[in-house]
Amino acid sequence: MSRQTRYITSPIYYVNAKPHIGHAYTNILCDTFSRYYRFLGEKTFFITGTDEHGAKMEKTAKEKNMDPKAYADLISPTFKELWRLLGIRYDYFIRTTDDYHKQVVCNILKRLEAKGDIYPSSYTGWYCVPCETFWTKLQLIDGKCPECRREVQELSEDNYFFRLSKYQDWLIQYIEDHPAFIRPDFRRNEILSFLKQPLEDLCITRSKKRLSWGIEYPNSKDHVVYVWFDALINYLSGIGYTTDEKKFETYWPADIQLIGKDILRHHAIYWPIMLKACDVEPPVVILAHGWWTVSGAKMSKTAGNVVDPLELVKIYGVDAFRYFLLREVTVGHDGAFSEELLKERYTSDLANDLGNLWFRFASMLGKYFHGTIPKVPVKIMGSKLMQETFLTWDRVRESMECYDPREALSAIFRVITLANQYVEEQKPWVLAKDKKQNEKLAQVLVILGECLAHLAVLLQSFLPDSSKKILDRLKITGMEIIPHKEDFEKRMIRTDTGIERGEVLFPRLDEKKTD
Ligand code: ME8
Repeated sequence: MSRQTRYITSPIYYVNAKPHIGHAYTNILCDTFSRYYRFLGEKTFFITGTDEHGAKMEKTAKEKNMDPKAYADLISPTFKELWRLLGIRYDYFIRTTDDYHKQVVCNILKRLEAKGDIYPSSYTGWYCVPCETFWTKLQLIDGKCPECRREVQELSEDNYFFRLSKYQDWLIQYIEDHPAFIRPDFRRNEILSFLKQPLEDLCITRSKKRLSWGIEYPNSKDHVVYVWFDALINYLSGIGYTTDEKKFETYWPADIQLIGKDILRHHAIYWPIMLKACDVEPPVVILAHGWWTVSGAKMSKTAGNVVDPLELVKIYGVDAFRYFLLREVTVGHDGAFSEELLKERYTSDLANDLGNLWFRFASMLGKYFHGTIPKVPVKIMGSKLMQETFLTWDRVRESMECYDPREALSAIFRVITLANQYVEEQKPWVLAKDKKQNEKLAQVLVILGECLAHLAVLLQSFLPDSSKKILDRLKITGMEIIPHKEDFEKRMIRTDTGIERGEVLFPRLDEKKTD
């Protein structure tokens, strides 16, 4: 059943380092889904932001000799800037240091305390003094700190705990009753098998003696809230939970909560339980994508193998970067990043297939019809190419319903290949030599133009810049929202105004400026 509104969330990113292609990937996926839903005419709210509290952040700021808030103020805008450069159209950017967010966290804590779902108790863990971090026994490596490998000491402190265990049976039942709740399926199975062991209650505070950078716990001046408990609540505070009920009711439950597989347990266990305890419905889908790896290792600052999205965008352009990430892997699987593969995709799919198709069409129209679509009777649906083009609308819809933008793109690019084959078969340059074939030549170009218009409309969610360029050159407007297939089953291409050939869409890499 189609809903009128959509709510899409990305994780909120830590501000202890600059964004890399892993972060870019998550937000490109969110943006693609958001654009697609908007295209279907659905009121869509896509929220992203930065996660600014916690030990990592405090430590990084200290190393830089900065106050943590001042450091967050410095790094948070670098995420916004990246989203701008990548054409990410989010609706709201949340920062967990914003006052209203802190207020919502406190509102929730008070509510859960009143319900008896939070209780004080003693927390025992293994503490690494240089890293200023508590670890559980399971996290230790050979009994030492997993981060710096130094000795740890067993420490106990008074803290507050959230009763995860109380809701374990409910969660198992919920996941079993809602097969689409955790996607892909293998992640759902992973969570169900994890839930076979008893869940421990979650320690949701940290003593200020060790960590002061966090939201102060409402009932105690000696504690701050555990960063994950604070961060997850952004999905509610960002749409007005307990502060703007009307807005909250408009958008909740979230339709897609996109995350990387590294934060699956937080989202598939803590999060639905927190919601249940607040009597709030779980999201429709937690969609966990895989990791981008470089030479077999997860890309991360610690591994020192970070790929900077801005460098790639400078060389290949935004659409090529988006295309590569969306096309190379199916959501859920890991992807091995290599610039060589990106170059290959750029050259074969974008420059040789899509770019060339546009160039051939626009050049032939210029040469044979002075750049204006000729007025000729054409049976659009009589052509196999257009039949395939129309079917592609359904293929894209089906793929997006299965959270598979890769398959959607591959359906669109199949038509691009067919359109290039159509040019080869029809040989307009041969038709042009024979005056008697003029009508046929005109029909071939109308069909090609029509096909390109459809391709551009279909590509809007994936390659927004190139799609806009093609539509602008064809002088086609008003294609931003198409709720029903029937709405576009009419000719798009215009015969009353000329088209512009424009610059090459995807210049050969050896001709591109790289500065
Ligand atoms: O975990 N490949 O923030 P974070 C693919 N603040 N995606 C990657 C990636 C990689 N190599 N590296 C990072 C946090 N990501 C918390 C989240 S949410 C309430 C709090 C992406 O800055 C992926 O989406 O470490 C992953 O889940 C997220 O960045 C982690 O970002």
